[in-house]
Formats: sequence, C-alpha cells, structure tokens
Amino acid sequence: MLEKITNTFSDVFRKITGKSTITEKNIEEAVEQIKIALLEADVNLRVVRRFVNSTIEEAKGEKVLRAVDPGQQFIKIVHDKICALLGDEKKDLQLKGPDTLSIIVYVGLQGAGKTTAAAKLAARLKKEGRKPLLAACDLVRPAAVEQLSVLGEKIGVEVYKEDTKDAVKVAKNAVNFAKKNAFNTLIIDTAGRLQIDESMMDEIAQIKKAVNPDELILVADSMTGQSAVDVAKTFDEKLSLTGVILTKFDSDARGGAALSLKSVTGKPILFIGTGEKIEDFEPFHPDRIASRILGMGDVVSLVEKAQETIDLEEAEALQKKMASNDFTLQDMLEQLQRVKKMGPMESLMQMIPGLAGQIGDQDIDTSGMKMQEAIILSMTKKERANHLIIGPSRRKRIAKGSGTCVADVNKLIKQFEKTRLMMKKMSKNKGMQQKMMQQFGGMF
Ligand SMILES: Nc1nc2c(ncn2[C@@H]2O[C@H](COP(=O)(O)OP(=O)(O)O)[C@@H](O)[C@H]2O)c(=O)[nH]1
Ligand SMILES: [Mg+2]
Repeated sequence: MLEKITNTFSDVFRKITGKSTITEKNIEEAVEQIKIALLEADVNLRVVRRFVNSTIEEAKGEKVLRAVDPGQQFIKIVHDKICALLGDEKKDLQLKGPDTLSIIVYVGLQGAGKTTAAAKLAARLKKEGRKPLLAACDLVRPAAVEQLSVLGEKIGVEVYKEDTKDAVKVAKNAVNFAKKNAFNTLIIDTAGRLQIDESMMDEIAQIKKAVNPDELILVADSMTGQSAVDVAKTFDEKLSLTGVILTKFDSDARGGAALSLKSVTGKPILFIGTGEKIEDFEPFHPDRIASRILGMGDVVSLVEKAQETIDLEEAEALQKKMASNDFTLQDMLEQLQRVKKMGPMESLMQMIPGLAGQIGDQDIDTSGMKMQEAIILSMTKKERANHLIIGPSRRKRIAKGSGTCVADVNKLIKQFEKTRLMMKKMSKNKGMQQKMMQQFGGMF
C-alpha cells in the first residue's frame, strides 16, 4: 500500500532533517523532489502545481527558516498540505436515525469493486447495530445477482432480488420491502459498464429519481489513478455524488487517485477497500493516510488493529497472570499467535513511525517468531505450564520435534525466563513497565 510514494518522501525528508539550518535553496530542492514524486504518483497536474506553489511560499516563511528544528517544521507543512489534499477531516456516511430507512446507491464502472464494497459496508453497518438490506440491481452482468446473494449469505445480511431486467423496478420494490420489514439501511448495488456510457447513466439517473438516496456513492478503483478521478468527475457532473469509496488501495503503490479526488471533484473519500476479504474495509482518515504517505507511520491505525485483535478480557487475564508470576510458556505462545493474528509483519511495520519507507520486504525476519512458535508447540502441556521440568533430554526431544536445534530451545527458554523475571519485578515496581515492554518486544 502506497510503497512507491512513501519511499520517495522518506528520501526527501531524510535529506532535509539532517540539517541544522535550511536555506531557501534547500526548500526549493526538496519541493522539486516532492513535485516529481507527486507526478510519478499520478496526481492531477493542476493539483500538483497548486501544492508546490503554496508549500514553497509557506516554507520560505520565518517559521521554517528560523525554527530550532527547521526540517521538522518543513515536514509539518508538507504533512498538513497532503492532509488537505486527502480531504482534511474524516467524513461519515450521512444516514438517518435507526427508525427511518436510509438509502445508499452505489455506482461505478464494471470491476471497480461495487458488489464487494456493498457487502463490506453491509457487514460493517450490521456490526454497528444497524439493520442493512442489500438490493441486487446489477441486471446487466450475468451472475451479478448470484455474486451478491453469496456474499449476503456469508455475512448474514438479506439480499433483495427479483427475476427481471428492470433495475429501476427492483430498486423501488427493494425500498418498499425494506420499509415493510423494518430494515433501516438499504444498499443498492447497480450495474457498471466497461466505460461510461449513456445507458448506464440513464439507468442510474432513473434509480436515483425513484429512490431518492441519502448517499450516492461512486466506487472507484484506486489503481487506475487519474482515470478514477476522471470517472468521478463525469459521474459527479451527471448525477451529483455524495462521496467516493476507493477500492484496491492495498494494491495501489502510488496514491494518485486519493491525492487528487477531493481537489478535483470536491467529494470526500468515505472508505477504502484494502483487500478482497469482507473485513478489508476501513473508513478513510486523511491525517492517517498522510502520515503513512510521508513515511511517518500510522500509529493510530496500528493501535486500533491491536485493540481489535487483543480481547479485553484476555488482556486482563494476562495482567493478572503477570502480577501473580503465573506467566507460562503457554501464555507466551498465545502472545506470539496474537501478534501473528494482527497480520503480516510487513504491513504492521509500515505503520510504525521511523520504520516506514526504510524497510523492504526482505528486511523483516518473521522466521524467528515462527521458530519460537514451533518450539513451544513441540512441548507437552506439562512443559508449557512449568518450564522448570524441561531438562536436557526434553530439550533434545523438543528441538527434534520442532525442526530446530538444542541451542534454539535453550535460547527461547532463557528469553522466557528473562521476561518472566521482568514481569515479577514489574508487579512490584511500576517504573519497570517500559523495560518489560522492550523485553517483550525483543522476544519477537
Ligand atoms: N485487492 C482488492 N481486490 C478487490 C477490492 N475490492 C474488490 N476487489 C476485487 O475486484 C474484483 C471486482 O469486484 P466486484 O465487486 O465484482 O466489482 P463490481 O463489478 O464493481 O461489482 C473482484 O475480484 C474483487 O475481489 C479491494 O479492495 N482490494
Ligand atoms: Mg458488481
């Protein structure tokens, strides 16, 4: 996600933060490199020009040139401007209260990810306590209705469908069905085409007129860069959109669509699709994405991800164990598996400030974690509960079972003992907490 543009920004910033004073020439050079980065990212030319002029103007002001840390000041200016390009504030869906039906219509080209995003949003709304209904109004692509039905079943959300070719009729009937059956959010999935054409626009205009939606959302493929922005512009001129969902953000190394959309169309990006799975769907936070693009990491998203993964009750139980010195190898195994559950190390690392942009895929060694997991998995229940019984012959057996050597097993047990000791001390001394966390981090 955004690797290419992030790498370039990291390079520019590394050069400029090393300096204790910055000249006007330094600023011009840095902005020139940023300009190239933005153009390579397929950002709209006019947007780039405006960005460059305003950044130079602001960066040449007193605040940067006389600052104690001019490099940081410069980065702050660039960050705020990138954030503004992305839309500044996070925008929520404009839905009515839970007792009234809200209607969302999805539009977009074929293959953009409408149907997938319809299911993703429905799943999300359901989780938030709303009662969503999906309506299958793509009657052009063969099997489109079936695709939505399958997704609906998977997420436990009902799909309204009819055996007809009249999408407007289905949309209208879906609204009545939703009202009658106390659904409060209707998501209408419409038919795209390979290119914008009249029959598609007409059909959507009629659906819009018939259902009067609260949200008319364009679903666009972020990988198509400027053409996604052009598509958005055309749709907006003809149909007046309320917002955009950018899909396939996971495969978009450049970010050109995200960086141009708001400036060109004035319409906010509401969500991003970050993979093919239902849960690969996030609200779009301009500030977080700006930080990610600038290689400053995305700590908030990382923390949220961790929170989702680590169950509160589990965390409390772990804390109690730590305090009572009951921490076992089994607990360590669960910790390892939890970290694994958070997702690929690479994508997590990209969210950590200072690391983003500095590491390529090959630099991250997750094999250590896998090995530790394998070693503990080769232990018996008894051994996991009490590491003191693991003598030389048991160590040999464990090494063999896990495909490692005795030295690896020794190392793991030593590390475990160190961690345990830290925890014991920590339960007496709050100041030890940080040290413990470092030790814990060192485990992985
Ligand atoms: N990697 C990735 N693939 C996606 C994403 N959203 C959709 N896709 C894939 O894009 C293809 C087209 O999606 P679909 O929802 O059928 O598009 P539609 O024609 O607009 O309804 C499917 O293979 C999806 O799995 C995403 O956010 N990331
Ligand atoms: Mg579809």
